[in-house]
Parts: sequence; C-alpha cells; structure tokens
Amino acid sequence: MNPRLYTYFRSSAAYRARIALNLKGITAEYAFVHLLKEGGQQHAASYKTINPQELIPTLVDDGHAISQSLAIIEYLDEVKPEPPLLPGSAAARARVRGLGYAIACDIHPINNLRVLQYLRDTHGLSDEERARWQRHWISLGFAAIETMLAASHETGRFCHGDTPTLADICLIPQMANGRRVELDFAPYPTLLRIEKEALAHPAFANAQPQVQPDAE
Ligand SMILES: N[C@@H](CCC(=O)N[C@@H](CS)C(=O)NCC(=O)O)C(=O)O
Repeated sequence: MNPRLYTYFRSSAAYRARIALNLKGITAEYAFVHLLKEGGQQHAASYKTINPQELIPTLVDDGHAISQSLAIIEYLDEVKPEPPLLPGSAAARARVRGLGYAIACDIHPINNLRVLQYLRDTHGLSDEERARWQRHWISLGFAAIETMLAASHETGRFCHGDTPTLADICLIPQMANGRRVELDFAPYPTLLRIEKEALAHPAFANAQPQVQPDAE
C-alpha cells in the first residue's frame, strides 16, 4: 500500500516531505488538510488522533504515523536508501543537518501560522507588521546560511556537493516562504543559484505549492 501524506499546498514543512518522496520515487496518496478552512482542519479531532501536535505534515506508512518533516525525511532515507539524502561521512552529514536545522529549527518555527495568528489575535499586529516580522527572521537566518554556503568548498551545485540533500529540501521551501512576504533576495546569491538548480529538478518542481492538487 502506498504511504499517505497529510499535506497542504502552502505548507513549507509539507513541501519538504513532498520533495523527499519525489526524490525517492515513492508515490504517496495525498490527504489534504486545509490550515485555514473550518478554523483550521489541523485542529479537527480526526486529525488530532493522527498528529497530536496539530501540525502538518504527517506521513502514515505501514501502520506508523510519522510526524515532523525532518523525521519523515530521515525515515524515507532509511527505508529507501537510494538516492541518499544525507552524505557519506559523519562530518558531511553534520554539515548538511546543520544547514537544514538552521532553517527547520531556527527560522521556520517562529514564522509558523499559529505564531502569526497569535501575533495578530493577541498583540494586534497588522498583515504588514507580520510580514515584516517574517522578513526579519528569514533574512537573519538566510544571511548566516549564505555565509556558510559561500565560504565552503563542500558547496556544489546544491548545498552539499552536486546532488540534493536534506539541506536543499529545507532551503527551497523556506525560500518560497520568503517570496510570499517579498523578501529581498539580492544579499543571497548562493541561495538563488541553488534554488535555480533545484527547481530545474523534477522532484523539486513537482513539489512546489502552485502545482499541488489543492493549490488555490
Ligand atoms: N517542525 C515541524 C513543523 C510543522 C509545521 O509547523 N507545520 C505547519 C505548516 S508549515 C502547520 O501545520 N501549521 C499549522 C498551525 O500553525 O496551526 C515539521 O518540520 O514538520
């Protein structure tokens, strides 16, 4: 039976899982969870039993409900090792994880929907103020990642070498989020170069929000 991915076209964490599935050549059945409709379908009792965090994505495979996109990516890499999403040496894996975590642990969580809703509902921030919040935190993170990538001989066509890894899987969706809040990408030429390379790859192109069946 194919695995099932709980996804939403605009979710960058689900975008990561979609890229990983595509890179592995695994066909998943998509179950769509609309994060805004009906007060957010991620909060529905039926979904809460699958993912008590009320966040997407969740991958259900072989009777296991796997939450957290990074756990999903590493799970897929373990059950289907080719092509690898992490490089061969411990130091290289640490570099790739370090780049990925800089996005998934430090940039993404403070720009998540529930944080933005809290800023609006509890602190009265306008749409423009919330977009400024996001630009601030994304640009702070991207500045460091640009430096890390530009300074390293291990950076190739992708973040690490010439094939996509977990780092690219985190980077490209976060860049899409940056575009939604009109971030200025001029200070990040290496990121732009890698994004161009990645989006020419069908695994990334077919995972983009605007080509998903639930895109609006
Ligand atoms: N660390 C989690 C983050 C998951 C996450 O925050 N998902 C967002 C969409 S990108 C979500 O479901 N947000 C719903 C909400 O904030 O209510 C992961 O990597 O899977």
